[in-house]
Amino acid sequence: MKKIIVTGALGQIGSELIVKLRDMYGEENVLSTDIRKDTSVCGPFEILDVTDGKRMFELAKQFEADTMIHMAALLSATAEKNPLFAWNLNMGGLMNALEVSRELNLQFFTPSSIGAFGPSTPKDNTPQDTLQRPTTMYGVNKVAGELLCDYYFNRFGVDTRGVRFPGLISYVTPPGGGTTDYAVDIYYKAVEQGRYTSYIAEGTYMDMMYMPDALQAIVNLMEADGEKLKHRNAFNISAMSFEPSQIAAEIKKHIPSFKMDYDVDPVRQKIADSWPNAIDSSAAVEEWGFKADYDLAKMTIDMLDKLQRKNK
Ligand code: AKB
Repeated sequence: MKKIIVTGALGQIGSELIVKLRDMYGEENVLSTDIRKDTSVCGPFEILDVTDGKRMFELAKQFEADTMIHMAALLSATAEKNPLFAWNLNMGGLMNALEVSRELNLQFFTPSSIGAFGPSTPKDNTPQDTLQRPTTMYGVNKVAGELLCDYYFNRFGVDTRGVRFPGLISYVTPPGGGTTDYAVDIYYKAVEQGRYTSYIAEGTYMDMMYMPDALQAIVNLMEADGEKLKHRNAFNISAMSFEPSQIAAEIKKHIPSFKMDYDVDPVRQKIADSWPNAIDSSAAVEEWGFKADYDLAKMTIDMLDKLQRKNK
């Protein structure tokens, strides 16, 4: 039976991931950790600041963990507001998590992102192995993180694995401080107010994925046969690519009175413009059978249904 420690467990991905992992492996086998406590969350929980490597080591050892899922990080827009803090948290936290995994021989997962690409990266059908010269602090952290994970596998034999996530969309926990967040906000506002003002300009394509597919991808990659993984870390994965007017049109099919206008935020627009339009997920498909069940139409039906129920 697996014993998994999760950092950043109260974040957008972590909060849903721990529920799935506990369903699969048993509540007592998943230790969730975060820098703050949320009393509504049940199951084993410990406060952990990921920049405190000693405490991370002690918690993982006490719990007799065999797997580390390291999710704690600042997202792209927040990292741009405070680059030094982002470097310390994103890189310091990752180094600690890798070191603990090396010392305790843990299987390791951490996500990279489409943010690891930059303006000189091919924009369409972005290959798995390509130019990576990101222009954001978040992107710099993600590229360095991808390389560090490869390094810990090649140098120390740590079983590191990871994906490059696109924007993730969910009705459970809102994201905080990302560039792709508009694609979540739009559903909330459509249900609550019937209108949305997009901070991302019309025509800006980005990769996206519905949360159930993202969680399944983590589980599938962690359970994949390591012998078959040529890339191990930073697999491109995407379920769909769209721009704001396309998601608005999809929402309009279900809420005909829905209206959207634009008030573009130059900081987040610049970040979005530096990212790919659509990435190529074929390495993940070939090496560990990645697949996504939700496209824009199917996701929209589910998001609106779940948010409308929540609002009743
Ligand atoms: C962000 O927008 O920062 C994240 C990401 C794509 O990594 N959602």
